[in-house]
Amino acid sequence: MLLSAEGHAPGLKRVNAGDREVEVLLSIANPRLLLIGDLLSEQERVILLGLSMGKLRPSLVVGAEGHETHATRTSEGTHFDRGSHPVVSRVENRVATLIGCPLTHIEPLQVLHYREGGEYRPHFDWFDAALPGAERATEIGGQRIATLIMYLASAEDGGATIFPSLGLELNIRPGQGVYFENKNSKGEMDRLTLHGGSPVRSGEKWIATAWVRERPYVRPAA
Ligand SMILES: O=C(O)CCC(=O)C(=O)O
Repeated sequence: MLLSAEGHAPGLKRVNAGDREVEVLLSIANPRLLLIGDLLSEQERVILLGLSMGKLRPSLVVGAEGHETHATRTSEGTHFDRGSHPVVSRVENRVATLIGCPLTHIEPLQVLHYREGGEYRPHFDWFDAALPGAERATEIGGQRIATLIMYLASAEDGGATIFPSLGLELNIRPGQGVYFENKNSKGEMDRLTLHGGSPVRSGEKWIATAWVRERPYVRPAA
């Protein structure tokens, strides 16, 4: 994965992401976490926003009976099927190159839209085997091992991406993103990756999230 990849010297500020170089603005070793700049161009952001309009639905969380709405996640969202638009393809390939994983291990990009008051309370992206729904959620692709949250638009006030166990609050600008790995150096799912989106106080926030699986996330043909 990105931070552990050979050839990325400590302190390296610019990293090859295939069709463009991105900038490492901040890096933390434990958990592996990077704040990344120059990830998306303005034109790409506008196109991804345009593709999302009219497709948004209330966001869901994994529960005992499958996916359900919940007060802990008051956003709306949609996803893009892999390769469904040239810009979606371009961004997917960039993300795979940057992270150093096969394209098939990345779940379809998820777009989230938060209005005023919208938030996503702290949670883990990985599935806790002790909780209901985990077995079903990992049936295809296995565990979620990394996350890349890309900002399409930032709130005017509020809406930071927060990591409460790290005391970290990131006010991320459009086109930037935060990447983190969900397993610690012992290969265990890392509770330090607890994170969320703090309430938007004014304006709107849009993000596109790429979750990386251990294995290909591909549904078998029916
Ligand atoms: O809205 C945010 O900043 C966090 C989003 C998030 O936690 C996620 O997509 O898993």
